[in-house]
Amino acid sequence: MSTSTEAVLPDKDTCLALYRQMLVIRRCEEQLARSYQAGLIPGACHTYVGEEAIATGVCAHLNDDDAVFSTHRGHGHALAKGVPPKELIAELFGKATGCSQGRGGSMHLFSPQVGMMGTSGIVGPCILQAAGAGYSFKLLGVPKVGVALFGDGAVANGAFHEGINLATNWQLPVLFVCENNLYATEVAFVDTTRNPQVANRAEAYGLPGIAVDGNDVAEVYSVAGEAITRARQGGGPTLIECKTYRTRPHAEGMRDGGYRSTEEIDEWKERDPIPAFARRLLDAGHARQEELDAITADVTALVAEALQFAHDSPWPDPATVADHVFSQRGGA
Ligand SMILES: Cc1ncc(C[n+]2csc(CCOP(=O)(O)OP(=O)(O)O)c2C)c(N)n1
Ligand SMILES: [Mg+2]
Repeated sequence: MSTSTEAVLPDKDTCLALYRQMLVIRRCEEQLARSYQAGLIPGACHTYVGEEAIATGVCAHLNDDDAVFSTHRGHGHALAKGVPPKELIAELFGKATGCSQGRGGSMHLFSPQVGMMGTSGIVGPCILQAAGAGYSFKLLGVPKVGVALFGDGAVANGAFHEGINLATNWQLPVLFVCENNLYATEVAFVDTTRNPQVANRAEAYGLPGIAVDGNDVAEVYSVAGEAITRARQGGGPTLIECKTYRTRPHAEGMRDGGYRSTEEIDEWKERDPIPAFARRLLDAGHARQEELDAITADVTALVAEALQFAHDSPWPDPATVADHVFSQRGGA
């Protein structure tokens, strides 16, 4: 296992794009939390607030035909992979214009045209699905990658062992990204394992394992970029452990503390990836405050439009309730 040190900043345009993407995720999530509280979202809503740097840094290297497999906490993954905010918010509202036509909601966000192969309410299978995508890409001989984003809660799941072992043995083009936010629902990771590091498990399987600061988008971007390039070139999979924290409750409507201290939450809020990156950009002369303000204004308008779009969109037509249940092939 290796531990990454502070990464050099990418070029200015890339930095501003990373900053903007993180802000899009944050503003969408804050809006979804408000909408949940207003009773506009049926079903559970797990936000990604505090963890935006991970999906942003990883997905910046992916194309539409690379395949991302996600979790119950997947709004940020979907946005970073290219699902427009309006399709995300409309989906959570259950509207026909959502990315899954209003039939899936938060934990069934699919958009194959941008390679978003699904959020999921089941902890673990995304690891196997990404290995399967990698196997398919290898058989087809195409330089694409499968990516699994998963939490620390998936690490003791059998899927982690099976997927990583198989992908490593067959040297598949896969990226395994563990978002270690220290808790699975309200259970601390340290209470579920005698080895609270994830990256060092890689040694047992024979693939590179790297631990990074998951709240540092430049570091995630740098390490993910190298791993994805290696995968595309036939160099096999990589396990990246991103150390991070969710600063909102496990799901909207749940308690914030009780299982974790206010001090701990406050400490991690100090390490919020978005203002930290803004400070770094300003210090490095990669951005002027006016440029960051313009991005903020642009993102605020984008999310406001997305919300209005979701409000204005129609419900799915009840006559289509049985559509997509069975294959339409052959017209039978
Ligand atoms: C196979 C399976 N077991 C248990 C659950 C219940 N469950 C839903 S979310 C969750 C915690 C997941 O924690 P983690 O993987 O660390 O992701 P995080 O919520 O921290 O992002 C659990 C146990 C589930 N959905 N699927
Ligand atoms: Mg977790």
